[in-house]
Amino acid sequence: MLLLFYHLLFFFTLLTFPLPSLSANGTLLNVTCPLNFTVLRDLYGGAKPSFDSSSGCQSIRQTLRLVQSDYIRRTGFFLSPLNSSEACWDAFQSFVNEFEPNFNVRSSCGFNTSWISQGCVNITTRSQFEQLVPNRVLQDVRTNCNQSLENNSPCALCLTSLSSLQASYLTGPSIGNIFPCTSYSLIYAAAFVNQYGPTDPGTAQCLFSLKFTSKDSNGKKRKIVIAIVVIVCVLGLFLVIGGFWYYWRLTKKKKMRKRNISTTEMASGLDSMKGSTTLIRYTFDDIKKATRNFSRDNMIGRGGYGNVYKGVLPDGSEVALKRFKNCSVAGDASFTHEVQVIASVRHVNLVALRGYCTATTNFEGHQRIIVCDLMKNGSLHDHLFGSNGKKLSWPMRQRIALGTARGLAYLHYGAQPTIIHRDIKASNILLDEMFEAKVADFGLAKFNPEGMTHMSTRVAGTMGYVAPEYALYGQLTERSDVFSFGVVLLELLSGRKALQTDEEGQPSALTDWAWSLVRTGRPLDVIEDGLPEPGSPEVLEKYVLIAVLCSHPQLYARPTMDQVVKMMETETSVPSIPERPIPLVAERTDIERSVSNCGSGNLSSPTGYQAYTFGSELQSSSSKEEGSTGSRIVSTD
Ligand SMILES: *[C@@H]1O[C@H](CO)[C@@H](O)[C@H](O)[C@H]1NC(C)=O
Ligand SMILES: *[C@@H]1O[C@H](CO)[C@@H](O)[C@H](O)[C@H]1NC(C)=O
Ligand SMILES: *[C@@H]1O[C@H](CO)[C@@H](O)[C@H](O)[C@H]1NC(C)=O
Ligand SMILES: *[C@@H]1O[C@H](CO)[C@@H](O)[C@H](O)[C@H]1NC(C)=O
Ligand SMILES: *[C@@H]1O[C@H](CO)[C@@H](O)[C@H](O)[C@H]1NC(C)=O
Ligand SMILES: *[C@@H]1O[C@H](CO)[C@@H](O)[C@H](O)[C@H]1NC(C)=O
Ligand SMILES: CC(=O)N[C@H]1CO[C@H](CO)[C@@H](O)[C@@H]1O
Repeated sequence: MLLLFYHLLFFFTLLTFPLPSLSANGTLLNVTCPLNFTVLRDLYGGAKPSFDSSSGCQSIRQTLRLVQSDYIRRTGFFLSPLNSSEACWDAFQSFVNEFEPNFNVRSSCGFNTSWISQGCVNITTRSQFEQLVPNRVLQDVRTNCNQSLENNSPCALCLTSLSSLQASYLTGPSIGNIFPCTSYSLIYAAAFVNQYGPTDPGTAQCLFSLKFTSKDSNGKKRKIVIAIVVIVCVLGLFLVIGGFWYYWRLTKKKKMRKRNISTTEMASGLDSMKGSTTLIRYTFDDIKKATRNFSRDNMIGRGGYGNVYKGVLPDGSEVALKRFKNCSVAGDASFTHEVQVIASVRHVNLVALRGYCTATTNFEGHQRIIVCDLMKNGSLHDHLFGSNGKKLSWPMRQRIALGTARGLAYLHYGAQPTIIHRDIKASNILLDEMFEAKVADFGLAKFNPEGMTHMSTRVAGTMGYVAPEYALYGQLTERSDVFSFGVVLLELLSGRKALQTDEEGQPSALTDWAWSLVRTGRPLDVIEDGLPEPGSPEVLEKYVLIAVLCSHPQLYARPTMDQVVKMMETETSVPSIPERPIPLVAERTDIERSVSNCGSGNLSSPTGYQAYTFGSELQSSSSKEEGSTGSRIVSTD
């Protein structure tokens, strides 16, 4: 009877009050969740947040950070007390279930119960955060983030100052992946710097990548009507302006032909965006001046898309200019849009875009050029495989690996919108004067004139870096970037190129070579001979295992980039590496081994989570050991 009463009470509280949690022995504890999920309800209004897909767990994390930001604003504490974590999950779960009835947050996303109350180990209060970060840096954040963050440009400025704060001061250890130290800058900025607070839709979109639609459901219909009227008016206006513009262009073209003027800037409707971002649109004359008319001496690189030049702007700053070849006027609108988006993505480990130029010239055809910061120390490729003598030391390589991983993790999980790089390779990892790694060329793969086809025609160029599922089926996910990152990491560790040809002229992939060494228990043999200042063997081995895991041919086996960053930054161990499928050109022993595995049902598992564990029992696997090899294949999950 009493039990029934408790059950009724349980359901009643679930509907009306924050949920108290039950202690292990069944007595009611008066612990309520101090987080206020009502702020979300207000933000989302009638709209349905998407918590379902694979990106759902990321938006769950972002949502919790927003709620946490509201919490610290009220209390001064970053995290709710540990004893309330069960109650907080329950409250959040019931919020989520209003939109996704069958979605269990903790089990679907692999969150530990305590993680909602745990995060950055060394920071718990607002004042601790403010003591850790120098006032000068906080002041910079206040200048950039205390404004409406609704538009790309102020948002990019704010994120830039926050990311430099993250990289320098929030590098401590953290528990769980919901509130890592790096997220504290965003939580803090939303709570105490931005005057509109975390519940402002613009702030939420910029700092937490959460999109909210209008919440006023009564006014919705009226808004739709107004929107339609506005659209019709604008369309009409555009038609009129477009007509005039077309006419003007025609007459101008005629005049141009008569006078034989060498260049004209193409006026485009997107010019109006020029004022709203920090991105500069250069004229073709500026560019010619900066590169001394594309002088050969200024050329610093060439690729499938075109050439790269070094240049000096009128203000004296040195820049790199990438000139795309075979462009047409037709793609300019999407190019300009894409460039605007890329320019808004800023991070210490990403090459910053300064500006661009589109123009039509009489002699050289249509031009598209982007202008980036010049990286003094060239590319990782130059340093690993170039002829300029000195080998990079291990501490430098470690820093480059971590910087690259951070840059990519930011593209995948921090940038808004998410960007898949598609073309990560050693020549796209640039190094600034401090040898800090900067990922270049993100967001631009789609403008390569040859698109995907260049991989089949010029296999040696980038084939060694491309994930198999992307090369074979065009299946593009963040994990294809992880694969390419794994290959770059292997190059960094071994000093060997992604693709090599053996004595018989057969191409062999670095990933296969590294895997065969790791499989036979010799991971340290991957490391380049004579590596200056090598670290401890444990750390070197860890990096080798991370690289082999990242470059695993099956995408489910690869970690995400933020897991990679975590493994590199902390003591987190590398998970065991799942066995590979039979390679296309299999050795006899591989086939025999897999046949013996099929007998025990291992290789036919749909998920293929058969792990090869690495340990002391792992010695050389000679071809006569099929029996024992089979027993070393261990299921992890
Ligand atoms: C139940 O647990 C609480 C603390 O969690 C304790 O104070 C109480 O005495 C326990 N009650 C019983 C009946 O064991
Ligand atoms: C729990 O809280 C309710 C009201 O919030 C209060 O009436 C009740 O006395 C509390 N119980 C205990 C054991 O503290
Ligand atoms: C939670 O937030 C809503 C809206 O911001 C506010 O009306 C309400 O009072 C808050 N509740 C608590 C317990 O702070
Ligand atoms: C929960 O923890 C907080 C702080 O750690 C403490 O103040 C509070 O008394 C605890 N509540 C219960 C019911 O144990
Ligand atoms: C929490 O996660 C760790 C691994 O990160 C795991 O070892 C531990 O068992 C988990 N704890 C709970 C209570 O689930
Ligand atoms: C942000 O700007 C508002 C209005 O200009 C001002 O009142 C507030 O003090 C500023 N906040 C910070 C943290 O500088
Ligand atoms: C910089 C700093 O304060 N680091 C500390 C973070 O917390 C761990 C464990 O709580 C300490 O060992 C570090 O010294």
